[in-house]
Amino acid sequence: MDAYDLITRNASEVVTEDEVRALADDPEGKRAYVGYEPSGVLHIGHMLTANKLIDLQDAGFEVVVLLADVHAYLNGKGTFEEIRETAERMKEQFIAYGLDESQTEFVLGSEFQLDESYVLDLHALELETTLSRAERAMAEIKSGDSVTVAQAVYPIMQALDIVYLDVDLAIGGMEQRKVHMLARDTLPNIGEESPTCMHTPLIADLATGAGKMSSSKGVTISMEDSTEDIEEKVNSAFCPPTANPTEDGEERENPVLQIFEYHVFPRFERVVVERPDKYGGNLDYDDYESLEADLESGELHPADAKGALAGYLDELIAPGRKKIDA
Ligand code: IYR
Repeated sequence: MDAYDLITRNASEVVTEDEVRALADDPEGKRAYVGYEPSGVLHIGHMLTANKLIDLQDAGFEVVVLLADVHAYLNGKGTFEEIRETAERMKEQFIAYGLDESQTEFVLGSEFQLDESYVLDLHALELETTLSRAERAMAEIKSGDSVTVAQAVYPIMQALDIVYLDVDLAIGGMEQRKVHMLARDTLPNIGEESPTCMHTPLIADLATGAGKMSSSKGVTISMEDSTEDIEEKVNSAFCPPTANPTEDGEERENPVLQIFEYHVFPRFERVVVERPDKYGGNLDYDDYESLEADLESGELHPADAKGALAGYLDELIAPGRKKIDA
């Protein structure tokens, strides 16, 4: 796979393709980052952007993980003490998950976001941003029902992080796209470059395939799940024999296939679905598309696909789970 294909595989949106191509042509010394609010335990959403960071490391990028403690505080996720404790645990879980410690720079937001120059640039960017734009950028990120002043400052700081961390590429799930668009539009007004961004897909709710999987409601998979928890959640997941089912006129996704596509195939060279000989014996896949085609044709039964998925997810989560136990 060439560098551009590796960098952009499984991305939902690349802004812009030309800009990412230029980075892929000369990845030496290029920096990419994802920021995470330290709250709760590492879950499958964090793991999806982490997979992209691993792709970027493999393509030769330097990778920065921002543990956004100030952002978590502004979004009402707890006291600084609680948030920093969570940040420390998250860092260890990311490393257990597979982010090479020697190649990954972990930065706490408060290490630079309270500096005088940052705060003054923040105010300059506040002058360039309407309240309604900031509010719109937070639609899929804010916690709670109303938008606080703190949450309006949040996306402006996120834009400025791109400048202060000196990154060439900002990565986030699709829920971050409006913050990144705000950054692209407003940073040039304070004399900074418009950043290049890439967004990863959101996995649908495991139980229904509708909406997106979220740790605050519905069923998600986290590093705290036991092998049995994972089996139980995956076995009861929505998995019709098609990737884009429609039910009662409502668009749905097949979360079992999504997890194979975005979590399993990027991390395992081949995927074996074990079956007793009397049901046709094992199936062996080296790409996602052939597994999807077999599910669609009926060659692969959803129950067998789920059994294999639970096993691979357990393998991905096991090292981080050991960290939590320790
Ligand atoms: N908005 C992210 C957290 C975050 C991301 C970046 I990229 C930053 O520069 C700062 C914060 C979230 O929703 O978790």
